[in-house]
Amino acid sequence: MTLRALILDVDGTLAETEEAHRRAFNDSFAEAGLDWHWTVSDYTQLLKTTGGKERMAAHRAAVGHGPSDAEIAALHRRKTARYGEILAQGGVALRPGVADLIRTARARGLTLAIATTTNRPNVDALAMACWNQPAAQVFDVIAAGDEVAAKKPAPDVFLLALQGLAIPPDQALAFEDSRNGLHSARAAGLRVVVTPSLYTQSEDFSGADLIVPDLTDASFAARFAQWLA
Ligand code: XBP
Ligand code: MG
Repeated sequence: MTLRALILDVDGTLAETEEAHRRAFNDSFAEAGLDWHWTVSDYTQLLKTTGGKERMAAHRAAVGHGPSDAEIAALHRRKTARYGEILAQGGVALRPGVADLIRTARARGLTLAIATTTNRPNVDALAMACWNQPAAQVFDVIAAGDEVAAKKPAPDVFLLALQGLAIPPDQALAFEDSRNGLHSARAAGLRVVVTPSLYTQSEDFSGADLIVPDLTDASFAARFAQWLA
């Protein structure tokens, strides 16, 4: 079926954002006087739980003590604000091939959507840092964070994006960097291109239509041309 839309994940797919997220979590823990500090190795495990609040609750369950749900919600609000500050300082760029893909998609008349676990202010923070525009000026449809009941690997966020695009899944192509994201997109009936990221490179991406190191890879260009034909 001819391609009419692209649906992109944000964290790890548009840009390598997870170190900025990790820093924002750790800064908000320190600021609140909480004795939590997530190392790269901790965070590699914790990322298997999608969503910042859910991730903090998973850590609380693992260590057996910690903030209440209401305190987690407050910590997460502070973490979101801190993440925005960190991105505004610069240093996070689009992954190779992403800017070109967005330009090509626009030139070919495709519509563009976001399907992400992170919350909307973070999508705007990244769009401002990378395109100097709010996300709604770069993407036609944005499905994000708590706008769905169940986060990835559940299909909800991709289904919400498809609903916004008003097309069936066989007319869209998803871009992901994680196993949870791949499963989410597949469960929504989408074809999926995976570009593994720093934190997900050792994950199992069985079921993907294409796995490439990044979107400048020649095999992506060839396959994308077929999908567009
Ligand atoms: C990314 C995430 C997010 C961010 C934090 O998953 O799991 O939780 O790490 O975002 P994906 P919030 O790339 O699969 O969407 O703190 O805003 O929840
Ligand atoms: Mg991701």
